[in-house]
Amino acid sequence: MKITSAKVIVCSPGRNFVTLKIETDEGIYGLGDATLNGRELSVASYLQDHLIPSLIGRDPFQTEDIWHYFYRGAYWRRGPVTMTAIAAIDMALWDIKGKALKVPVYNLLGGKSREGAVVYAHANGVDIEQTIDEVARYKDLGYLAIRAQSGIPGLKSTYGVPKDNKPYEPAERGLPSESLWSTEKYLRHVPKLFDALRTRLGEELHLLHDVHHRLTPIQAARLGKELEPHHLFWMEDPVAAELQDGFRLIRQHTTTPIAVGEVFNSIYDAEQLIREQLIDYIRMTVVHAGGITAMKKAADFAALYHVQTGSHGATDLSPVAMAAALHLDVAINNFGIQEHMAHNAETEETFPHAYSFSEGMMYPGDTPGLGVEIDEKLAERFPYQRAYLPVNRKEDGTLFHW
Ligand code: GCO
Ligand code: MG
Repeated sequence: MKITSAKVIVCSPGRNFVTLKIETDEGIYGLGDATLNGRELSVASYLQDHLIPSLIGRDPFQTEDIWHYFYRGAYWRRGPVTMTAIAAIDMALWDIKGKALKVPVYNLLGGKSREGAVVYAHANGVDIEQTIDEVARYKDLGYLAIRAQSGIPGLKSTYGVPKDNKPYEPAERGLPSESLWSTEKYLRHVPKLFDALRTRLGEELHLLHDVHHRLTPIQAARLGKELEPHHLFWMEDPVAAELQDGFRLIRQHTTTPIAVGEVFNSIYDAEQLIREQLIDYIRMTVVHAGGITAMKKAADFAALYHVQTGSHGATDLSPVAMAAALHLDVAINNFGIQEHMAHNAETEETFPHAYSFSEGMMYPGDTPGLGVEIDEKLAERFPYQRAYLPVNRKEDGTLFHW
Protein backbone atom coordinates (compact mmCIF):
# COMPACT_ATOMS: atom_id res chain seq x y z
CA MET A 1 0.00 0.00 0.00
CA LYS A 2 1.26 3.50 -0.82
CA ILE A 3 0.29 6.98 0.32
CA THR A 4 -0.95 8.88 -2.74
CA SER A 5 -2.04 12.21 -1.25
CA ALA A 6 -2.65 14.10 1.95
CA LYS A 7 -4.58 17.25 2.65
CA VAL A 8 -5.22 19.56 5.56
CA ILE A 9 -8.79 20.55 6.34
CA VAL A 10 -9.25 23.62 8.56
CA CYS A 11 -12.77 24.21 9.82
CA SER A 12 -14.55 26.03 12.62
CA PRO A 13 -17.83 24.40 13.68
CA GLY A 14 -18.03 26.63 16.76
CA ARG A 15 -14.26 26.42 17.32
CA ASN A 16 -11.25 25.82 15.08
CA PHE A 17 -10.04 22.34 14.16
CA VAL A 18 -7.23 21.23 11.85
CA THR A 19 -7.65 17.75 10.39
CA LEU A 20 -5.24 15.77 8.25
CA LYS A 21 -6.60 13.29 5.71
CA ILE A 22 -4.12 10.81 4.20
CA GLU A 23 -5.19 8.82 1.14
CA THR A 24 -3.74 5.60 -0.29
CA ASP A 25 -3.65 3.77 -3.62
CA GLU A 26 -6.07 1.16 -2.19
CA GLY A 27 -8.79 3.72 -1.56
CA ILE A 28 -8.37 3.54 2.22
CA TYR A 29 -7.83 6.86 3.98
CA GLY A 30 -6.97 7.88 7.53
CA LEU A 31 -7.68 10.95 9.67
CA GLY A 32 -5.46 12.72 12.18
CA ASP A 33 -6.13 15.69 14.45
CA ALA A 34 -3.64 18.58 14.09
CA THR A 35 -5.38 21.18 16.26
CA LEU A 36 -3.17 23.44 18.38
CA ASN A 37 -5.46 25.93 20.07
CA GLY A 38 -4.66 29.52 19.03
CA ARG A 39 -1.82 28.44 16.69
CA GLU A 40 -3.85 26.33 14.26
CA LEU A 41 -2.50 27.73 10.98
CA SER A 42 1.13 27.16 11.94
CA VAL A 43 0.52 23.42 12.18
CA ALA A 44 -1.47 23.49 8.93
CA SER A 45 1.47 25.15 7.18
CA TYR A 46 4.04 22.84 8.81
CA LEU A 47 2.12 19.88 7.44
CA GLN A 48 1.33 21.32 4.02
CA ASP A 49 4.62 23.02 3.28
CA HIS A 50 7.10 20.72 5.00
CA LEU A 51 5.82 17.22 5.87
CA ILE A 52 3.23 16.18 3.27
CA PRO A 53 5.64 16.39 0.30
CA SER A 54 7.89 13.75 1.95
CA LEU A 55 4.94 11.54 2.85
CA ILE A 56 3.78 10.75 -0.67
CA GLY A 57 4.81 7.29 -1.90
CA ARG A 58 5.51 5.87 1.57
CA ASP A 59 4.04 2.67 3.00
CA PRO A 60 1.40 3.76 5.57
CA PHE A 61 2.06 0.62 7.66
CA GLN A 62 5.52 1.92 8.59
CA THR A 63 4.34 4.04 11.54
CA GLU A 64 7.57 3.61 13.50
CA ASP A 65 9.93 4.54 10.65
CA ILE A 66 7.77 7.45 9.47
CA TRP A 67 7.58 8.83 13.05
CA HIS A 68 11.38 8.85 13.32
CA TYR A 69 11.76 10.20 9.80
CA PHE A 70 9.83 13.34 10.72
CA TYR A 71 11.13 13.60 14.30
CA ARG A 72 14.83 13.18 13.57
CA GLY A 73 14.63 14.22 9.95
CA ALA A 74 13.72 17.80 10.81
CA TYR A 75 17.01 18.16 12.72
CA TRP A 76 15.10 20.73 14.88
CA ARG A 77 13.38 18.63 17.51
CA ARG A 78 10.23 18.80 19.60
CA GLY A 79 8.03 21.85 20.19
CA PRO A 80 4.22 21.97 20.03
CA VAL A 81 3.90 22.81 16.31
CA THR A 82 6.27 20.05 15.18
CA MET A 83 4.88 17.42 17.55
CA THR A 84 1.24 18.20 16.73
CA ALA A 85 2.01 17.84 13.01
CA ILE A 86 3.81 14.52 13.60
CA ALA A 87 0.89 13.42 15.80
CA ALA A 88 -1.63 14.08 13.03
CA ILE A 89 0.34 11.94 10.57
CA ASP A 90 0.79 9.18 13.13
CA MET A 91 -2.92 9.09 14.05
CA ALA A 92 -3.96 8.99 10.39
CA LEU A 93 -1.55 6.11 9.70
CA TRP A 94 -2.89 4.04 12.61
CA ASP A 95 -6.39 4.74 11.29
CA ILE A 96 -5.36 3.42 7.86
CA LYS A 97 -3.67 0.38 9.42
CA GLY A 98 -6.80 -0.48 11.40
CA LYS A 99 -9.06 -0.07 8.37
CA ALA A 100 -6.76 -2.16 6.15
CA LEU A 101 -6.59 -4.97 8.72
CA LYS A 102 -10.28 -4.53 9.58
CA VAL A 103 -9.63 -4.08 13.32
CA PRO A 104 -10.22 -1.23 15.74
CA VAL A 105 -6.94 0.49 16.64
CA TYR A 106 -7.04 -0.75 20.26
CA ASN A 107 -6.52 -4.28 18.93
CA LEU A 108 -3.22 -3.15 17.41
CA LEU A 109 -2.10 -1.72 20.77
CA GLY A 110 -2.45 -4.87 22.86
CA GLY A 111 -6.21 -5.32 22.78
CA LYS A 112 -8.71 -4.27 25.42
CA SER A 113 -7.51 -4.10 29.02
CA ARG A 114 -10.98 -2.80 29.95
CA GLU A 115 -14.28 -2.24 28.16
CA GLY A 116 -14.33 1.54 28.51
CA ALA A 117 -12.55 4.54 29.98
CA VAL A 118 -13.78 6.37 33.09
CA VAL A 119 -14.05 10.04 32.14
CA TYR A 120 -14.31 13.25 34.13
CA ALA A 121 -16.54 16.18 33.24
CA HIS A 122 -16.07 19.93 33.79
CA ALA A 123 -18.39 21.65 36.26
CA ASN A 124 -18.08 25.37 36.89
CA GLY A 125 -20.06 28.15 38.50
CA VAL A 126 -19.69 31.83 39.21
CA ASP A 127 -19.72 31.06 42.96
CA ILE A 128 -19.67 28.07 45.30
CA GLU A 129 -23.45 27.57 45.23
CA GLN A 130 -23.62 27.48 41.45
CA THR A 131 -20.57 25.19 41.27
CA ILE A 132 -22.21 22.72 43.66
CA ASP A 133 -25.35 22.74 41.51
CA GLU A 134 -23.28 22.10 38.40
CA VAL A 135 -21.33 19.24 40.01
CA ALA A 136 -24.67 17.73 41.14
CA ARG A 137 -26.02 18.10 37.60
CA TYR A 138 -23.06 16.17 36.12
CA LYS A 139 -23.44 13.55 38.85
CA ASP A 140 -27.06 13.11 37.76
CA LEU A 141 -25.87 12.69 34.17
CA GLY A 142 -23.93 9.65 35.36
CA TYR A 143 -20.39 11.02 35.72
CA LEU A 144 -18.28 9.32 38.39
CA ALA A 145 -15.58 11.98 38.35
CA ILE A 146 -16.02 15.75 38.05
CA ARG A 147 -13.64 18.68 37.87
CA ALA A 148 -14.86 21.67 39.90
CA GLN A 149 -13.87 25.29 39.16
CA SER A 150 -15.53 28.30 40.77
CA GLY A 151 -15.47 32.05 40.27
CA ILE A 152 -13.31 33.78 42.90
CA PRO A 153 -14.81 36.59 44.98
CA GLY A 154 -13.21 39.91 44.07
CA LEU A 155 -12.00 38.76 40.62
CA LYS A 156 -13.98 39.73 37.53
CA SER A 157 -13.18 36.55 35.65
CA THR A 158 -11.70 33.21 36.64
CA TYR A 159 -10.08 30.45 34.60
CA GLY A 160 -12.58 27.75 33.68
CA VAL A 161 -15.66 29.84 34.46
CA PRO A 162 -17.40 31.53 31.52
CA LYS A 163 -19.01 34.91 32.22
CA ASP A 164 -22.20 34.13 30.31
CA ASN A 165 -22.95 30.81 32.02
CA LYS A 166 -22.37 28.95 28.74
CA PRO A 167 -20.34 25.71 28.70
CA TYR A 168 -16.68 26.62 29.22
CA GLU A 169 -14.72 27.02 25.96
CA PRO A 170 -11.02 27.89 26.31
CA ALA A 171 -10.56 29.95 23.11
CA GLU A 172 -12.29 33.21 22.24
CA ARG A 173 -12.77 34.72 18.79
CA GLY A 174 -10.74 37.80 17.90
CA LEU A 175 -7.50 38.84 19.58
CA PRO A 176 -6.60 37.52 23.06
CA SER A 177 -8.73 38.81 25.92
CA GLU A 178 -7.04 39.65 29.23
CA SER A 179 -8.03 38.38 32.65
CA LEU A 180 -6.86 39.45 36.12
CA TRP A 181 -5.46 37.18 38.79
CA SER A 182 -4.85 37.19 42.53
CA THR A 183 -3.10 34.20 44.10
CA GLU A 184 -4.15 35.32 47.60
CA LYS A 185 -7.86 35.46 46.74
CA TYR A 186 -7.63 32.12 44.93
CA LEU A 187 -5.87 30.34 47.81
CA ARG A 188 -8.44 31.64 50.30
CA HIS A 189 -11.36 30.47 48.16
CA VAL A 190 -10.56 26.98 46.83
CA PRO A 191 -10.51 25.09 50.18
CA LYS A 192 -13.97 26.56 50.94
CA LEU A 193 -15.26 25.23 47.60
CA PHE A 194 -14.15 21.68 48.34
CA ASP A 195 -15.35 21.85 51.98
CA ALA A 196 -18.80 22.73 50.66
CA LEU A 197 -18.71 20.12 47.89
CA ARG A 198 -17.86 17.27 50.26
CA THR A 199 -20.40 18.40 52.86
CA ARG A 200 -23.19 18.59 50.31
CA LEU A 201 -22.33 15.77 47.90
CA GLY A 202 -20.56 13.23 50.09
CA GLU A 203 -17.35 11.23 49.91
CA GLU A 204 -17.89 8.95 46.96
CA LEU A 205 -17.69 11.22 43.94
CA HIS A 206 -14.20 11.72 42.45
CA LEU A 207 -13.45 15.45 42.56
CA LEU A 208 -10.70 17.08 40.53
CA HIS A 209 -9.37 20.62 40.33
CA ASP A 210 -7.22 22.48 37.78
CA VAL A 211 -4.84 25.13 39.16
CA HIS A 212 -3.82 25.92 35.56
CA HIS A 213 -0.11 26.54 36.24
CA ARG A 214 -0.63 29.53 38.56
CA LEU A 215 1.08 28.77 41.86
CA THR A 216 4.66 28.55 43.06
CA PRO A 217 5.74 25.19 44.50
CA ILE A 218 5.32 26.31 48.13
CA GLN A 219 1.88 27.81 47.42
CA ALA A 220 0.88 24.58 45.67
CA ALA A 221 2.14 22.63 48.69
CA ARG A 222 -0.10 24.75 50.94
CA LEU A 223 -3.15 24.19 48.72
CA GLY A 224 -2.50 20.47 48.40
CA LYS A 225 -2.19 20.19 52.19
CA GLU A 226 -5.39 22.14 52.83
CA LEU A 227 -7.28 19.97 50.33
CA GLU A 228 -6.06 16.68 51.84
CA PRO A 229 -9.16 16.09 54.00
CA HIS A 230 -11.31 16.27 50.84
CA HIS A 231 -9.39 13.49 49.04
CA LEU A 232 -9.19 14.97 45.57
CA PHE A 233 -8.68 12.59 42.66
CA TRP A 234 -6.03 15.08 41.58
CA MET A 235 -4.75 18.64 41.72
CA GLU A 236 -3.85 19.53 38.13
CA ASP A 237 -0.99 21.69 36.85
CA PRO A 238 -0.21 23.20 40.27
CA VAL A 239 2.81 25.09 38.90
CA ALA A 240 4.23 25.88 35.47
CA ALA A 241 6.24 22.77 34.72
CA GLU A 242 9.26 23.98 32.77
CA LEU A 243 11.23 23.40 35.98
CA GLN A 244 10.59 19.75 36.77
CA ASP A 245 12.63 20.06 39.99
CA GLY A 246 9.95 22.39 41.37
CA PHE A 247 7.59 19.47 41.93
CA ARG A 248 9.86 17.94 44.57
CA LEU A 249 8.87 20.65 47.03
CA ILE A 250 5.15 20.04 46.48
CA ARG A 251 5.65 16.31 46.91
CA GLN A 252 7.48 16.72 50.21
CA HIS A 253 4.49 18.48 51.74
CA THR A 254 1.30 16.90 50.50
CA THR A 255 -0.39 13.60 49.69
CA THR A 256 -2.89 15.25 47.30
CA PRO A 257 -2.26 13.47 43.97
CA ILE A 258 -0.75 15.59 41.22
CA ALA A 259 -1.54 15.57 37.48
CA VAL A 260 0.57 17.38 34.90
CA GLY A 261 1.29 17.47 31.21
CA GLU A 262 -1.44 18.84 28.93
CA VAL A 263 1.07 21.31 27.44
CA PHE A 264 3.91 18.78 27.16
CA ASN A 265 4.82 17.64 23.69
CA SER A 266 7.50 15.06 24.36
CA ILE A 267 8.36 12.47 27.00
CA TYR A 268 11.46 14.56 27.77
CA ASP A 269 9.14 17.21 29.27
CA ALA A 270 8.07 14.69 31.89
CA GLU A 271 11.03 12.36 32.19
CA GLN A 272 12.21 13.61 35.60
CA LEU A 273 8.67 14.07 36.91
CA ILE A 274 7.97 10.42 36.17
CA ARG A 275 11.36 8.91 37.05
CA GLU A 276 11.46 10.65 40.44
CA GLN A 277 7.78 9.84 41.07
CA LEU A 278 6.94 13.53 41.53
CA ILE A 279 3.54 13.14 39.88
CA ASP A 280 0.70 10.61 39.90
CA TYR A 281 -0.94 11.22 36.52
CA ILE A 282 0.62 12.18 33.20
CA ARG A 283 -1.78 14.30 31.10
CA MET A 284 0.05 14.27 27.78
CA THR A 285 -2.21 13.35 24.90
CA VAL A 286 -1.97 11.94 21.40
CA VAL A 287 -2.53 15.18 19.48
CA HIS A 288 0.12 17.37 21.10
CA ALA A 289 2.67 14.74 22.08
CA GLY A 290 3.55 13.01 18.83
CA GLY A 291 0.62 10.67 18.28
CA ILE A 292 -0.25 7.11 19.27
CA THR A 293 3.28 5.81 18.61
CA ALA A 294 4.82 8.28 21.09
CA MET A 295 2.02 8.08 23.67
CA LYS A 296 2.14 4.29 23.89
CA LYS A 297 5.84 4.53 24.76
CA ALA A 298 5.24 7.37 27.25
CA ALA A 299 2.51 5.34 28.98
CA ASP A 300 4.73 2.26 29.17
CA PHE A 301 7.56 4.34 30.63
CA ALA A 302 5.19 5.92 33.20
CA ALA A 303 3.95 2.46 34.20
CA LEU A 304 7.42 1.59 35.51
CA TYR A 305 7.11 4.41 38.08
CA HIS A 306 3.50 3.89 39.25
CA VAL A 307 2.34 6.86 37.18
CA GLN A 308 -1.05 6.51 35.49
CA THR A 309 -2.43 8.35 32.48
CA GLY A 310 -5.03 11.15 32.57
CA SER A 311 -5.21 12.27 28.98
CA HIS A 312 -6.14 15.85 28.12
CA GLY A 313 -9.56 15.94 26.46
CA ALA A 314 -10.74 19.55 26.29
CA THR A 315 -12.94 20.77 23.41
CA ASP A 316 -9.87 22.01 21.54
CA LEU A 317 -9.00 18.36 20.85
CA SER A 318 -11.11 17.28 17.89
CA PRO A 319 -13.22 14.10 17.87
CA VAL A 320 -10.37 12.47 15.93
CA ALA A 321 -7.97 13.01 18.87
CA MET A 322 -10.69 11.97 21.32
CA ALA A 323 -11.11 8.67 19.47
CA ALA A 324 -7.35 8.06 19.36
CA ALA A 325 -7.10 8.77 23.10
CA LEU A 326 -9.93 6.32 23.84
CA HIS A 327 -8.34 3.52 21.81
CA LEU A 328 -5.16 4.01 23.83
CA ASP A 329 -7.07 4.35 27.13
CA VAL A 330 -8.77 0.97 26.81
CA ALA A 331 -5.59 -0.77 25.66
CA ILE A 332 -2.92 0.28 28.17
CA ASN A 333 -2.63 -1.23 31.63
CA ASN A 334 -1.85 2.01 33.53
CA PHE A 335 -4.86 4.00 32.37
CA GLY A 336 -6.00 6.41 35.09
CA ILE A 337 -8.81 8.59 33.79
CA GLN A 338 -9.79 10.45 30.59
CA GLU A 339 -10.91 14.10 30.44
CA HIS A 340 -14.18 14.67 28.58
CA MET A 341 -15.60 18.04 27.60
CA ALA A 342 -18.54 17.50 25.29
CA HIS A 343 -18.26 19.06 21.81
CA ASN A 344 -21.07 21.25 20.47
CA ALA A 345 -23.72 19.96 18.04
CA GLU A 346 -22.00 21.39 14.91
CA THR A 347 -18.74 19.62 15.80
CA GLU A 348 -20.55 16.33 16.43
CA GLU A 349 -22.23 16.66 13.05
CA THR A 350 -19.01 17.53 11.23
CA PHE A 351 -17.13 14.59 12.78
CA PRO A 352 -19.48 11.56 13.00
CA HIS A 353 -17.88 9.02 15.34
CA ALA A 354 -18.20 5.51 16.75
CA TYR A 355 -17.22 6.42 20.34
CA SER A 356 -19.95 6.88 22.90
CA PHE A 357 -20.65 7.86 26.51
CA SER A 358 -22.67 5.85 29.00
CA GLU A 359 -22.84 5.96 32.80
CA GLY A 360 -19.60 7.79 33.43
CA MET A 361 -17.54 5.86 30.87
CA MET A 362 -16.58 6.33 27.24
CA TYR A 363 -16.21 3.52 24.73
CA PRO A 364 -14.15 3.73 21.50
CA GLY A 365 -16.56 1.55 19.49
CA ASP A 366 -15.56 -1.42 17.33
CA THR A 367 -15.31 0.23 13.91
CA PRO A 368 -12.04 -0.63 12.11
CA GLY A 369 -9.43 2.11 12.53
CA LEU A 370 -10.23 5.02 14.84
CA GLY A 371 -13.93 5.15 13.98
CA VAL A 372 -14.20 8.85 13.09
CA GLU A 373 -15.25 10.50 9.82
CA ILE A 374 -15.21 14.09 8.63
CA ASP A 375 -18.09 15.52 6.61
CA GLU A 376 -15.98 17.64 4.27
CA LYS A 377 -18.95 19.41 2.68
CA LEU A 378 -20.22 20.48 6.08
CA ALA A 379 -16.71 21.45 7.21
CA GLU A 380 -16.55 23.89 4.25
CA ARG A 381 -19.55 25.73 5.67
CA PHE A 382 -17.51 26.60 8.80
CA PRO A 383 -14.40 28.48 7.66
CA TYR A 384 -11.49 29.25 10.03
CA GLN A 385 -12.07 32.15 12.41
CA ARG A 386 -9.21 33.77 14.26
CA ALA A 387 -9.37 32.83 17.94
CA TYR A 388 -6.94 32.88 20.84
CA LEU A 389 -6.60 31.70 24.41
CA PRO A 390 -6.72 34.58 26.92
CA VAL A 391 -3.66 36.11 28.55
CA ASN A 392 -3.57 36.69 32.28
CA ARG A 393 -2.21 39.54 34.43
CA LYS A 394 -1.78 40.02 38.16
CA GLU A 395 -3.89 42.80 39.62
CA ASP A 396 -0.88 45.17 39.41
CA GLY A 397 -0.61 44.56 35.65
CA THR A 398 2.26 42.05 35.65
CA LEU A 399 1.90 39.48 32.88
CA PHE A 400 1.28 36.09 34.49
CA HIS A 401 0.57 32.46 33.57
CA TRP A 402 -2.86 31.89 32.03
C1 GCO B 1 -8.05 21.31 30.78
C2 GCO B 1 -7.33 22.44 30.21
C3 GCO B 1 -7.94 23.15 29.06
C4 GCO B 1 -6.94 24.12 28.48
C5 GCO B 1 -7.14 24.22 27.02
C6 GCO B 1 -6.16 25.14 26.36
O1 GCO B 1 -7.59 20.85 31.79
O2 GCO B 1 -9.02 20.90 30.16
O3 GCO B 1 -6.64 23.19 31.14
O4 GCO B 1 -9.19 23.69 29.29
O5 GCO B 1 -7.02 25.34 29.11
O6 GCO B 1 -7.08 22.94 26.47
O7 GCO B 1 -6.31 25.11 25.00
MG1 MG C 1 -5.87 21.69 32.50
